[in-house]
Amino acid sequence: MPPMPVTYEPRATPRLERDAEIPVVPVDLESRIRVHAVAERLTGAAGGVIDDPRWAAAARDAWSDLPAGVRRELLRFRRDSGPTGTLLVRGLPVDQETLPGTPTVPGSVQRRATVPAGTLMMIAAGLGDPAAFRPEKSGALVQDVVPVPGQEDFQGNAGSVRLGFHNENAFHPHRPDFVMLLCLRSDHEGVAGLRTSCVRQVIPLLTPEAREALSAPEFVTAPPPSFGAGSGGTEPHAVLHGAPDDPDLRVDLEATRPLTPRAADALLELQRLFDLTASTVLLVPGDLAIVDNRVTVHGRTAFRPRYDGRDRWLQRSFVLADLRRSRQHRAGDGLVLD
Ligand SMILES: O=C(O)CCC(=O)C(=O)O
Ligand SMILES: [Fe+2]
Repeated sequence: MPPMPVTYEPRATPRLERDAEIPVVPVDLESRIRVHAVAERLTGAAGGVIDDPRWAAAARDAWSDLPAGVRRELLRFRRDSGPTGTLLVRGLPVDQETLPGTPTVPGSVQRRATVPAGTLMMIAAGLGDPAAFRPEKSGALVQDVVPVPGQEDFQGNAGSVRLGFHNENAFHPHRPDFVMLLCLRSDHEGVAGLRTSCVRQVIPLLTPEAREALSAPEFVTAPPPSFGAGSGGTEPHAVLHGAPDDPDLRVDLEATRPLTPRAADALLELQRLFDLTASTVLLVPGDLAIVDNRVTVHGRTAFRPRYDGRDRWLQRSFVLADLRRSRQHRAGDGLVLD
């Protein structure tokens, strides 16, 4: 018999995490009623002024009154955000009957406590501490994510064209650890999808060359347009950093620029892999998406606003896992970074 030809096993295909589903924490009726009651009580605390530090303190205390099952899941996610770096809490109280019209003005924020805003702030206090950035949406702790007339093409949350993948405030040394997006109202056609892609799904698919380039300080990142002019960009930084076997991600496809040809190629590869591995969630009222901003980028598919008061409306808050680290940027130990 002739000798067997040597056959080479194709390299084992890395286990694709891309089929990994975003975990859902369902909030049942009993828990929803409880969350509602706690959040409603909170609306009367400290004059109901969200950005008053006394109100944030009341929200932090109220976290302990939330249903234990909900708190347990959130604390598990806080410890390990899993292969998608995203969690969907479904069924939070958002009363459609009393919900006002969707705001349409630029820079819209919530100043007065409501049940949804209270829910966001309690959960933010469980994941870490809520925080905001003064140049962005006037430093409000609860911000509206709504389409704004005339800003359709804006690469920020006032736009309605497709929004590219980004780590929130990637340029900032104290960018949020978690981004929380609570849906109050879906878009008319039910097509606006929150897209997320986690570095843990992307890493096994990257070529070694791209991985090496992304790990080198060959990128700079500008502030997003929501910060307005005047905020500076970064020093050269790496897109992948931290633990080689579970790196952190720092990139904004609209704002991160490569400094070398290999960095440019690697960014294109990364963009392709974000698209390949992305999960898309059509948020419905009462859905809270929590994105681990250290390992996961997010974006949004396009949709068509009508500016009729019934447009898509999310409320957004940021969380810092270790508030103390940003003390230098926070006058009077408040929750707003300058
Ligand atoms: O509209 C969305 O689903 C996400 C918008 C966004 O990136 C943000 O508000 O940070
Ligand atoms: Fe964002």
